[in-house]
Amino acid sequence: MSKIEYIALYYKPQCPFCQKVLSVKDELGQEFELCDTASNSDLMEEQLEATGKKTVPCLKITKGDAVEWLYESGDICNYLKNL
Ligand SMILES: N[C@@H](CCC(=O)N[C@@H](CS)C(=O)NCC(=O)O)C(=O)O
Repeated sequence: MSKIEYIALYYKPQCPFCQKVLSVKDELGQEFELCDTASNSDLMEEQLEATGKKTVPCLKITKGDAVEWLYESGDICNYLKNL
């Protein structure tokens, strides 16, 4: 069965936890959307509305019609490593 998975990282460039996730992304050579919530308040509002928090990093995972938001840099790194 095929599974459509779309991933976007909500992050702020100056955040060290985000830098850790971005390093893992680069090590793994993965490509996915980067949403800078420091420079785009619409993205920050979207995250806040969906999750009740604006903490970064946060990974938005879309599978078909279902959307999950994953917090915690360690959990996000593990998720990326297991893709
Ligand atoms: N334990 C979290 C810490 C994340 C964190 O503290 N992020 C800061 C930026 S460096 C943040 O978004 N603080 C603002 C807030 O939580 O609303 C992780 O490892 O991802």
